[in-house]
Amino acid sequence: MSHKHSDAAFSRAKRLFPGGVNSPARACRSVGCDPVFAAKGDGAWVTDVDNNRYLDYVGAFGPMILGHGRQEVLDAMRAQLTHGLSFGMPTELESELGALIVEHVPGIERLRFVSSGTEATMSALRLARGATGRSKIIKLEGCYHGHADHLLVKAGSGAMTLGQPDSAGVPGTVARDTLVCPFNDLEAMQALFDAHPGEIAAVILEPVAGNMGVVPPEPGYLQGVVALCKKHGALSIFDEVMTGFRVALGGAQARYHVTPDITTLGKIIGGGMPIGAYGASSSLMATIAPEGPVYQAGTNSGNPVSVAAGLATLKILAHGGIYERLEHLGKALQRGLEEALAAASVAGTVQRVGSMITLFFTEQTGRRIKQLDDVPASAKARFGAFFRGMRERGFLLPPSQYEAWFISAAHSDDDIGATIIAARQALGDL
Ligand code: KE4
Repeated sequence: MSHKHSDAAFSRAKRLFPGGVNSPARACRSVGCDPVFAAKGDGAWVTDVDNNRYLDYVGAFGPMILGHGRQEVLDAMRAQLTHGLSFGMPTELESELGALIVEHVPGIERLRFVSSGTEATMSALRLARGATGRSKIIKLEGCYHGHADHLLVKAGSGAMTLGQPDSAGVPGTVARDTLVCPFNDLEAMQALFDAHPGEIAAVILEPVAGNMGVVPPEPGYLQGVVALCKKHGALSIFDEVMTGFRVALGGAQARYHVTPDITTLGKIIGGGMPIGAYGASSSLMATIAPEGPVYQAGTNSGNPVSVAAGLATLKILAHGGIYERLEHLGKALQRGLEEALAAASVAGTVQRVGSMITLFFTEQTGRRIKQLDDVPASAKARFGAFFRGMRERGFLLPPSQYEAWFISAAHSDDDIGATIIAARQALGDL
């Protein structure tokens, strides 16, 4: 494959943007190559500026559950464009999308739209702190909730100690209020509550982790988190920016039948356009301005074009049949990748929830990944080689071992079959 135009585009972009990208997740540094530049998406396919076509498992990191260029979504956006892009005034369209979210997401009675997942989680934490009058929060190692200061925090030296910044520019005074413990470990979370009685406002987690690769909750884990929060007067926040309308119409909370106090959403609810949302019970949302004392605002919140795209997307998802199809495709891909690992005698494991899937390079065959530390350091280089082998064969994976691959409703059985053949070849070349 020629990447001549992408390479030229990347050289230019590096003169304009840090790392040549507008988000580090696209930089491909952890997979040892330069990014290709997108020119066009259609269905399950993306074409780059060198006219190379790829079967797309990035899906914009989640939003494109229907595939690229879904006609109903474009039609809805086109109709809205003729009425206006943005008003700084409420529109009925926002209420239509809000009502659909309330209808399907168990934990949301009222909500507020924002413009990104980061804004959603940042606002949700401010809501929790405002509602409880407490400052500390618990986040989990390997879960990512956007780039707000208090969420760019890693575990302190001792598990019970206060968080430390995980990025330059995050003051220690901010990081100190973020406690960190491993995913799928209720004892560690209990210990943090015991060490900080009456101080913890909330626990925020991805109910199905997607940002360390796909790591499902162990049986009873989500129920345990919600129960610990209730016991200690803290609020549970399910960050469903990725899992919302992805792993089920009602998100992970519907799939696992566990309802959090607060839910954050993004990605799919915008159908590929910028959006975020956070929601909770009516009474809890009454804490938010202008009804209550917790301030949050945004010029583009509920933007009519984003909302039109999201509404068209959710209407299709609610119509029925999509999640069964995604489960069918996901199961076939998982089985094929597991067989490909075995055929190539490569130690690895494949983890999946619905249409979110990750192939992990482990050091023992079939070892399950329950938390971040279970991913061996050697996985990064092996995944990088696999990523490059797949891309050269026309299959685009998210450029990191620590990401979820996304299957869309536009993927076909033949696409899955072709992916498995390519994976066998790429694994054989490792
Ligand atoms: P955004 O601010 O990127 O819209 O959302 C942040 C966010 C919040 N919560 C979860 C569970 C998320 O997965 C994300 C963003 N996901 C990453 C990819 N895993 C976005 C990719 C990027 O940053 O470019």
